[in-house]
Amino acid sequence: MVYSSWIMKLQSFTLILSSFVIIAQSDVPRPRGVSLSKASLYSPTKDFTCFDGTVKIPFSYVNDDYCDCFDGSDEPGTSACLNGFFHCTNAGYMSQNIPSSRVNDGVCDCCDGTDEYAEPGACSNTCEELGKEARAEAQRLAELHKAGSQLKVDLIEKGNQKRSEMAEQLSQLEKDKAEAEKIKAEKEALKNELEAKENEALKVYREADEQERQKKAEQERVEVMKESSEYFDRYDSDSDGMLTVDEIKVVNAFDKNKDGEVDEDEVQYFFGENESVDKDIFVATTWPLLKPLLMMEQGMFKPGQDEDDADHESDAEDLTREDGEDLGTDDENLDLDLPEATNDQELAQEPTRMYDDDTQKLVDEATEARRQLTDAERTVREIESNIRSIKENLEKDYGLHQEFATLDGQCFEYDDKEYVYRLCMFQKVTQKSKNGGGEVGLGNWGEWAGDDNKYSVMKYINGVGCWNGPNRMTTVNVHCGLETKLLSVTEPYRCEYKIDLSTPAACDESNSGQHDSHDEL
Ligand code: MAN
Repeated sequence: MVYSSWIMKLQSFTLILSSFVIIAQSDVPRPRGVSLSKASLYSPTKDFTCFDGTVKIPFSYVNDDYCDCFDGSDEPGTSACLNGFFHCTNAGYMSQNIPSSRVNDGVCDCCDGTDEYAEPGACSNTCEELGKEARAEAQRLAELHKAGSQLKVDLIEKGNQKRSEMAEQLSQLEKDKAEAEKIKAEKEALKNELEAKENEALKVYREADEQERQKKAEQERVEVMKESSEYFDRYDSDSDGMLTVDEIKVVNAFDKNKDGEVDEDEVQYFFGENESVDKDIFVATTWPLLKPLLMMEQGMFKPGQDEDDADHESDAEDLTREDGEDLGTDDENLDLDLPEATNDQELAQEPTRMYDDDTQKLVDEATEARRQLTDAERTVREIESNIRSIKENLEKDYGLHQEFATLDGQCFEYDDKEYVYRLCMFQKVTQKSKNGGGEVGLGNWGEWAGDDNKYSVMKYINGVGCWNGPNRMTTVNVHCGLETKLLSVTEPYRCEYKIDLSTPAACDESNSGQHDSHDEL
């Protein structure tokens, strides 16, 4: 009994010893895997409360290789919890939190080797060495930022100058616009005045034209009447003033599909439901259908010559559709659309109107006023377009001190094995194959998108669509460098490009060159 109680005490002492390790590098005692900042949460004289507050356990359960807390906070020094974290102090380099599942997994994760304590000596401590390298790199970066910042001063100065020039240009353009609009209004007023005079003078000519047109129409009507009436008389073989189905059946002209006989469909086409037609109906409805056929027969008719004929064609089409069969071959059907060539020729042949001298003078003056107004309108549009583009540039974010402003529009190229890439700052990114073909757009200027420092990442979006995929886009990582140039271009995912760009504009003298987490260097 005495013996077993002694054993129990020893076991419990061993447990406490394994869960509570004095971290050699610091004076604050804390369980294995716990950072200095969290040491106070693990007090050996109190029960331990899981970080998420859900469970309270005796302190002896901490690091007992059994996962009690849902958040894994009771096992920072063992791999018992899948979601816990092991803190390596890494004195001489930077401290690190690794997933506690990596504790004693045979792989040295921490440079001080503390994650592999089950096999002492398995990991050598490389923190000093790493720290030395990191300090040298930090020093190099600090010097680069310092030298780059000198160059940046110049970029800032030029950037501010560029912006104030743009602002001046804008105010000048606003003045130019007001002036141009005034001129435009004057030209418009002049044009209206001269056009009113021109209209007045042309009235006489228009009226004469109208009379001429009416006269011509009347003549044509009389001619049609005469001609159709003659044909009616010719077909009305018994001269009784009525044209009957029997009378037209013997007339070749009504044989629309030229099959040697006038069949029922053809009779219906010309006569509709009528058994016979008198002269008036013949002139008004039968003749317009018959005339094109007669003209074709006589070689006078080119399909599409007469606008009225278009109606006949639709009649013919209706007939075909209703009957469900074609009356003739394709060639025999009438194509009455007006061919464009004929139209153009007719227009070209139209003689230029001759006016008397006074009228011609007014027409010329009005024409000149119209031309001047068009010019004035163009000038206003051009000024407006310049204003828009300057405003767009003034609205662009060129960095905290305008350090990126002078780079706008500057283009930089990068050659890889297959392509030449070209970045035109704040404009677009393109790719050109060395095997020929045109430029492919990899994105147009979108926005700054860095996380900690907004001005460390540029996004160019909405490039040319990727085959079976999204539009191409490019991310530009902006680094401090003494020269503005492209360091590398890659395509980590299909149609998503990554450019590394160096420029003095991204240098920052206050940057020590150290990474944020190098807190224990
Ligand atoms: C071209 C290039 C490539 C891209 C493919 C996608 O070949 O733009 O960069 O990956 O198209 O089809």
